[in-house]
Amino acid sequence: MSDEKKSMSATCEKEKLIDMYRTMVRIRTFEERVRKEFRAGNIPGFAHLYTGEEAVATGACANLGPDDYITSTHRGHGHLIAKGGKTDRMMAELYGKKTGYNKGKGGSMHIADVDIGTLGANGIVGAGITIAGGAALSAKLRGTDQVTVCFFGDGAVNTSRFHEGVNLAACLNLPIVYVIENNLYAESTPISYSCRLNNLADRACAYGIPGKTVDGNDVVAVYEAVGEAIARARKGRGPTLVECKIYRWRGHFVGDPQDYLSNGELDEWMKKDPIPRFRKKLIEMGVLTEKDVDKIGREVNGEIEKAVKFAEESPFPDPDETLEDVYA
Ligand SMILES: Cc1ncc(C[n+]2csc(CCOP(=O)(O)OP(=O)(O)O)c2C)c(N)n1
Ligand SMILES: [Mg+2]
Repeated sequence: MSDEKKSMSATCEKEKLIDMYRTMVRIRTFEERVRKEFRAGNIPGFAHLYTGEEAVATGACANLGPDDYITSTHRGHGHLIAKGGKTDRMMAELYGKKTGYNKGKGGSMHIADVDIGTLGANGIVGAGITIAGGAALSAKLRGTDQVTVCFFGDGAVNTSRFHEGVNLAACLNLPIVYVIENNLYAESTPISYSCRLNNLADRACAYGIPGKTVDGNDVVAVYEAVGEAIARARKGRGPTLVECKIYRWRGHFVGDPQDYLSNGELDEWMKKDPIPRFRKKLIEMGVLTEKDVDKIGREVNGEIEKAVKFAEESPFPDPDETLEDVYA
């Protein structure tokens, strides 16, 4: 057995591996359907897709229980699905319908389900970093073992919130795992233009916390790195910075012409697709058969089809409800 496969069987139960595969397929199917419906004019606003980044949210959240927290970003659908969000209520929210997570008044960049510990998608780059600090401080003061996983992009590491938030969390020894989704771009600005480091996890040493860089297309590598950091946080040993190297296949938003990419760049990254890579391993390990894979694909397709129907058939919120739920 290869080292990678040995590591997979040592750290992951069979059910966990199958769950992770299903979650990745669910995110991909959801996102590609959102892309189709957005282009058809059925979804208003903006959509920043997580296609290509599925292994990061999946591997990280596979370590969490329902009581643990996550903070998300403007590219947040994958985070919510991986934390157990319902795809029908998500789709309804994207359609602006009353049955959506925010009663159709938040849309893609504000979806939250506090009941399952997702403290919200967020349109402000880096804003989740300080929200995560608050959630983790509250868990610490209440004496629980809850951990907060804080997702953000490479663009967020150059915001002041990163420095203030990570430094404070390090000083207060807060139970947080910072997960950088380094997809190489912030809008059209390459990370090589805005930062001199090859590995963003190297920033960790400035705060006296551990930092680790992993291949974000390898779901088990993400699961293990974040798992180790979570175990450390639960023991009261403070935050960790985990950088996942990844790529966003569909550009910054649906409709991005991606004319800033170099020739062949996208094709090279698409060859690293995390889903067939994981599927191949699970089949070789005997965890899944081709038949199981087909069944998962069919079930997930059926679920997303139902989610779209639910969204289409749900009513829009009444204009009289506009100011309801504005303050909690
Ligand atoms: C504070 C702030 N500055 C700028 C923007 C505009 N903006 C939206 S997304 C984005 C890029 C974010 O890049 P990154 O953090 O790498 O996330 P990615 O889109 O690559 O997932 C920018 C600059 C914003 N929303 N908030
Ligand atoms: Mg980015």
